[in-house]
Amino acid sequence: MFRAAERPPVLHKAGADRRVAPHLSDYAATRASFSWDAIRRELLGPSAGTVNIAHLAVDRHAAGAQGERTAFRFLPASGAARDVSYAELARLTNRFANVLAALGVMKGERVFVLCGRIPELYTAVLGGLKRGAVVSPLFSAFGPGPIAMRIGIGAGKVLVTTEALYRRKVEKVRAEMPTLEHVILVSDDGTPTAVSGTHDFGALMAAASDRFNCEPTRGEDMALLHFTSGTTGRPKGAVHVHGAVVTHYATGRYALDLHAGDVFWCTADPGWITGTSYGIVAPLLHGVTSVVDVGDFDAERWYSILEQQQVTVWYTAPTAIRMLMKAGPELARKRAYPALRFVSSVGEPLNPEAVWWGKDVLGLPIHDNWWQTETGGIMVSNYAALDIKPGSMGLPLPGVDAAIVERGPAGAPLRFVTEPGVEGELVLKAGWPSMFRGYLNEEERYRKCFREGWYLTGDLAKRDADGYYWFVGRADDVIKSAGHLIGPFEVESVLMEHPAVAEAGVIGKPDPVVGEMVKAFVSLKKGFEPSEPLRMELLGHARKRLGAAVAPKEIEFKPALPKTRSGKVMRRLLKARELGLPEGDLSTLEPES
Ligand code: 6R9
Repeated sequence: MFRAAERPPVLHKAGADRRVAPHLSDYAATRASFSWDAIRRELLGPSAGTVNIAHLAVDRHAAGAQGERTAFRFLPASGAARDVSYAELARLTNRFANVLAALGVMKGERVFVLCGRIPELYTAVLGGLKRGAVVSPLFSAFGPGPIAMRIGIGAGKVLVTTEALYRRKVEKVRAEMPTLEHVILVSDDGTPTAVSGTHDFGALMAAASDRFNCEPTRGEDMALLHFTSGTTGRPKGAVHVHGAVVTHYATGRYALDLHAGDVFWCTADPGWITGTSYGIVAPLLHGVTSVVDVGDFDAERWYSILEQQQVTVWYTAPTAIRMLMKAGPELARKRAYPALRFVSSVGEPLNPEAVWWGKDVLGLPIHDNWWQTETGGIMVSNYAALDIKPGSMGLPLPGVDAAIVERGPAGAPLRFVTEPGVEGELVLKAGWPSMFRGYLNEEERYRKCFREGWYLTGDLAKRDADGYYWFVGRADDVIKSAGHLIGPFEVESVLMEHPAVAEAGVIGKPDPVVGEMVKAFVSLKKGFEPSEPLRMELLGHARKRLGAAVAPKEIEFKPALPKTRSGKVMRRLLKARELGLPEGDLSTLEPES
């Protein structure tokens, strides 16, 4: 085993696992011959006019021999796994599409889903798409604040949730969501729910037919709404269309190397886009079996899932890998993973050490890839047959043009950086099928993401002489914690709701395991003094409103926060001071008292 300093800069794939020939073995040749139209034709056949994600993912496989293949294997906290075949998934999603139709849900209307990773979540998402509704899955660890905000922005008409989540997070804020006409509750214990103002999921499903003619949506019809956070303002609803499915199909093949017969495990929750694009859509398009674990991270359990479910392709995240590394190699080596063929990771920078850890402990290196809620699918990736440069995000997907630019002042043309190793903003040539089509109701914000036909990602990166991309950092103040994107503004707003708080500034504080940890700086109103009980009260307030996934883990009192002359809290300066880094350009700083 190498020690960090001795690791070579390139991990060669000479001895790579070739039990199954990788889909992409010659990058240059695949890139040269790649065409989105050809992929589209392959997936859609001659009937290219209508495109429905759920039809292509489920119904296409449901008839015939493939129908009996397991689409999802749900692993409950304890007890037996529940297998759902493609044919059964087709029937379940037909039933749910009929449920929505009976409730009067029309094409384009919004269906929100707030559930843990239970079978009903998958039924509701895919059934909603069949109906032609726009589906928005929300993370079940969100608190009432983020839930009501997103359903409000998205004009949710239907919410599918569980009785427990409804009681804890929705009931009290229901009045804040006037568009919400129907709440459908999944029972927590199998007995029908009977909560006033709601429907019982099981009863509606039992009364619905299992036959449904999938809505003949078109490629540009809106399918999914995924919320993402910016530096300022409310969360942004990234609009995705049915035609995005072409990217999911292509990336399932080239980036995740899915083959017929694979057992795939994407550990992301569908409340985040990875869990929808790759936890639901891409594996179904390829007709493979997906493992879904209802539980949260647990090192021992995860190794046992890899072994017992004979997972062949695993898609996870750097935070999880770092937690496995922390749990020690002995735990991993108690088991064997002879079925495992390809491991990849997304969401945050993957440390080179983690790439090598995979090779040492699992026998396979971890393949980093990069994308965003806005890109809808994987855009830059390390491929099964290609050498890895640990620390690099890899090469652009065939069919995707990437570049590094300097934006320059507003209105000035982009300057394309051609020299290798020079830092700039990562941009993508607009037009790949899963590109977001808007931020819901925020045209100006959307327009600002594009210049000269390029999508500006807001990430800083560099490209080396071989064309590999290296992540440098984000150009904004958005926080990535355990792979989840968190907007500092949303956290600050909730802290400011508290009567003691005058100002709040929220930063991501580097953390060896979760990447960044949410830390808040708070100054108090006159008449309030910093104290430990008040600090605990603020932590509790934030956690109750925001939920565990978003709430700050640390709060520090300050007599005043550094602000710009226009009155904006300077998060960058708070962060620089926290980390003892140079304070940078302070020309806009309001003189501090
Ligand atoms: C899929 C997803 C997007 C942001 C992105 C970047 C960070 C994602 C990364 C990565 C370094 C990688 N990010 N993958 N940073 N290396 N391989 O995560 O979407 O939640 O919208 O986050 O995550 O900063 O801009 P999303």
